[in-house]
Amino acid sequence: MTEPFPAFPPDFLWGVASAAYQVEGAVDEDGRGRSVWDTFCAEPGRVEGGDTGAVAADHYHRFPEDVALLRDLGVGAYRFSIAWPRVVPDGAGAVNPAGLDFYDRLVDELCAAGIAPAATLFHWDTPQALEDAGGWLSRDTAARFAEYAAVVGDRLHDRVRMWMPLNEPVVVTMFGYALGQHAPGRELGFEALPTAHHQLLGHGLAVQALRAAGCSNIGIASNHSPVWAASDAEEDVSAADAYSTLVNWLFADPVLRGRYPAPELAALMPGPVVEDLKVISTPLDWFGINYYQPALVGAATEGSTPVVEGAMLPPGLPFEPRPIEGYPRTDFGWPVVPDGLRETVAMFTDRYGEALPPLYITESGCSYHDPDPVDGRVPDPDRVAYHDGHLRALARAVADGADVRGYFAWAATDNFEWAAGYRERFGLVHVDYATQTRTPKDSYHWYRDVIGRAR
Ligand code: PNW
Repeated sequence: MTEPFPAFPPDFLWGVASAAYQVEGAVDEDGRGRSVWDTFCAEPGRVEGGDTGAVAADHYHRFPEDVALLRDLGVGAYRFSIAWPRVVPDGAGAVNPAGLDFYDRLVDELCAAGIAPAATLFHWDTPQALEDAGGWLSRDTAARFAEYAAVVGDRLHDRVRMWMPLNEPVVVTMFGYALGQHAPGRELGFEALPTAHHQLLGHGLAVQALRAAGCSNIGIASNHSPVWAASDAEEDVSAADAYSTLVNWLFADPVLRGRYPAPELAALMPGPVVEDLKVISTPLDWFGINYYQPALVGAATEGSTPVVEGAMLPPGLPFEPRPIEGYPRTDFGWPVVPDGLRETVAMFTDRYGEALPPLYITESGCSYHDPDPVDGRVPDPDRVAYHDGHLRALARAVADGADVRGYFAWAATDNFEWAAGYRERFGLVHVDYATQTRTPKDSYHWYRDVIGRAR
């Protein structure tokens, strides 16, 4: 017999999430500038099936319908991202009023539906003009990002209820600049490390700019994974530690502790690092964790070519990720490990103690290749099981004393899954891309019941 679904604190925030380039489409409308993802998608062989975000789920035009679906779902908050190139088409200089107007309308629509707007400022769509000048390899980008944050904060501070300057800086550094399977497609290996520092600096400067513009309730959405050692052998344990330092603590320690997790890493960072860390650690109102899967890591073995998410790692690393066996997998191939969410929360409470602000789970979700709707129904039992399992694990974390304030399911609707294009479907709502018809999946109805019972 399964345990009854756990209770959550009465003010627990139930949400869903999305990101601009993954849902909006309308890439050439109303003065939007180009982003690195427009460029990347146009390069042959970069994205599965040659897919692009040019139309995506057409959210730019259909947001009233999407907000109505969210209202019926009963979510307390909707996490979306603002496209930097819509607001500042060249990444610096002139602001595009039509771009700001779009987010103004979206935010008003959400408020009218009784849904708290939760805005991400950078979900990977760097203006191409800034990329041409070095992108996140350049310190200037952090300053330009803060200017953009000030513009958005000025316009929306009175209605946006949660702010997060960055989404998953680790993915931008690792997949965008080190390994190359995300825009801008650079393969710099460890030379990509300055992009971590500059994003973090941009984060800190943006937090300050948002506060100066009257915004409150500011955090970050940072991707984290428990890292399991392949065995108890000392070389595997230290390999797992090294990996966790790179994917977890390199991004969280500067924000939460004002220092890098290892002096060797700090030494590789550009600029006045000690001064910058004071900005980077500007206190946050909350910290957001995106959780998808744990990592299993062992010491490097002779002659192997370690791979992460289809990308080859640079040679000479002291560790290698190994496949996780013994768990079900999503259709994207990711292992489903609900307790990894509890573990992730626990590793934050253990590491930071009193210094940890309240937590939100700003993303968790799974891709399954759902069947087409039949009679208005899309059965997706595996997605229901995923969120059910992860929420149960989260309830255990809360019972253990963690201060977790909310959960955002990734994603509201099916959308453009980056290098995997439209093949992968993460939504609670099915999108038929040929007709842009929305059909709530079984997981949507299940989530609505969970939210309804929690009230
Ligand atoms: C996140 N991993 O990226 C992003 O924030 C979303 O935009 C994206 O659609 C979603 O997760 C699903 O991929 C991730 O390798 C990319 O574990 C890679 C990983 C995790 C999250």
